[in-house]
Formats: sequence, C-alpha cells, structure tokens
Amino acid sequence: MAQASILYQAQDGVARITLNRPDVLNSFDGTMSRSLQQVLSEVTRDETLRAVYLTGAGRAFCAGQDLAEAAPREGSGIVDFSARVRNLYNPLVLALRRMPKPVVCAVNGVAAGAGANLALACDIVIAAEAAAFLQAFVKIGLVPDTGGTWTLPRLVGSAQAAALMLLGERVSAARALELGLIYQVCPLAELEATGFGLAAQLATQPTYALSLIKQLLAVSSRNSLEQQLELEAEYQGLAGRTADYAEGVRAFLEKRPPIFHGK
Ligand code: T3D
Repeated sequence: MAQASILYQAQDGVARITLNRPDVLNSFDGTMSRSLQQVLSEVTRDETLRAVYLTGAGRAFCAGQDLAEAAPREGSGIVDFSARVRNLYNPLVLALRRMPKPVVCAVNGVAAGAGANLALACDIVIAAEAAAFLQAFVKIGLVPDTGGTWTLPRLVGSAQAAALMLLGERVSAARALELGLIYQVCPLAELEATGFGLAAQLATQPTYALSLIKQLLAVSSRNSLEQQLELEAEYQGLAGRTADYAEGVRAFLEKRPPIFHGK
C-alpha cells in the first residue's frame, strides 16, 4: 500500500502535520498538495485544535515541486503552470495565512522553492542548525511562487529579498536567523521538542485573540497608521468581550496562571 504523503494526528490540542515523501525530500506532487489542503481545511474547522505544528519527514523539510511530475514531456504540449500554481500552491498559502490559530513550522532540513515559501507562510518558523533555505526557482528558469514575492520583502526588506530570489543561493539557518527570515535555530535533536513545545504552549493561549493578532499583522503593511489604529480598536472590542479576557484578568488579580479555553 502506498505510504500517505501527509501524516496528521491531533495531540495536546495541536494538529501535528508531517510532509512525508522523504525519498524525494518531501517534494510536492499533486496528491501531497491536495492531501495537505484537505488536512488544513479540517484543522481550520476543528475547534478542539488550537495550534498547528508542521514539519518534514527524513532529512529535508521540502524540496518544492516534484520536478519529475512537472518536467516538460516531449510531444505532450505545454504544462499549464499557472493552473498548477493556482490549484496546488496558492490554496496552501491562503489556508496557512487564514488559519484562525497559530502555525509553528519546524524546518528540519533543506527547504527549497515552494518548500521554502510554504515554511515562510507559517507564523513562527524555527529551523535545525543544518537546515537551509533556497529560492531555487530561478535555478530552473521559474519565478518564485507560493507567496515568496509577498512574504520575503515583508520579512527581510526589498534589498535582501531581491538578492535571495534573483540569486537563488543556499541560505543557512544561521544566516536566515540573522536576516530575520525565521524566529529561532536549534540543534536537530532539540527541534521537535522545541517546535512542538511552542505549538503546545500556544494551544493553551487565548486562541481567538491569537487569530485577531494574525489578522492585524496580515494587513498592517497595507494600512495607514490611522486605519491600523482603528482596526486595533475594533479588534480590542472583540477580544475584550471574550471569556478568555475575563479569565485572564481574573487570574491576574487572583495571582494564578490563567486557564484559557480559546473563546
Ligand atoms: O510545477 C509547478 O507547479 C510549478 C511550481 C513550482 C514550484 C517549485 O517549487 S519550483 C522549485 C522546485 N525545486 C527545486 O528546484 C529544488 C530541486 N532540488 C534541489 O535543488 C536539491 O535536491 C536540494 C538543494 C533541495 C537538496 O540537495 P541534496 O544534495 O541535499 O539532495 P539531492 O541529492 O539533490 O536529492 C536527494 C533526492 O531527492 C534525489 O533523488 P535520488 O537521486 O536519491 O533518487 C533527488 O532527485 C530528489 N529530489 C530533490 N529535490 C527534488 C527531488 N525529486 C523531485 N523533485 C524535487 N524537487
């Protein structure tokens, strides 16, 4: 029986998702993309899951598109890459960015092409010391997709983003941290405990407020200060009506840790 290309289990309020095509460095074929879309859609709807942990099986995180699947074939016409990107990659980025709960990505090894940009679409990205990030697209004559041209300039500024995408060079985890591309680097042996630990901790936090923070961050760079201040006021109104806020303040006054239920 074929091995599932996406492994998924619920644990401690966290959706643990693993890209699982290790023989081809977890590169994406259509089946893996559609399975991940399906899982992300289930996780979005499941209120018992309050954080997501995403990683890769084996020595890589994800080498982007499976190039054997997307290779031009003699005599079989032009591959419609626009349709492939719209159907296989764009929905993944939107699902991660719109996920109403935090997504922690643990980059266990190389993350190339769509694999790099999938990682960078997550909310908190940590990486193993030997991991690396490559905007590999240009090396095969393609342009960055999976949100890279949107995400990278916002993370590292346009000068660094241009160099990363035009040169397609390998960026070490240490350099990625220095650039502000990722949050933390740790030894591979500690990656899972660190990454899953972060996700499990986030799963005990005020989930609705976390989702509002994600939304505020998502629009801040296109809003004026006035618009952003107004949105903060509006969302504070929403957060201030939650049971989690009531619990947070009560716990503070009673000098005990809060118990948030995500509502
Ligand atoms: O089609 C569309 O929808 C368009 C969208 C495109 C989105 C994209 O992601 S385009 C970018 C695609 N990805 C790449 O160009 C990266 C290709 N891979 C590499 O450059 C290197 O493999 C890495 C730098 C990622 C890792 O290098 P290394 O030396 O650690 O490993 P390796 O020996 O190159 O690869 C190990 C195996 O994985 C090897 O198979 P083998 O020889 O052991 O049987 C290799 O062929 C396979 N592999 C690695 N990447 C891919 C892959 N097989 C298929 N597709 C891959 N992307």
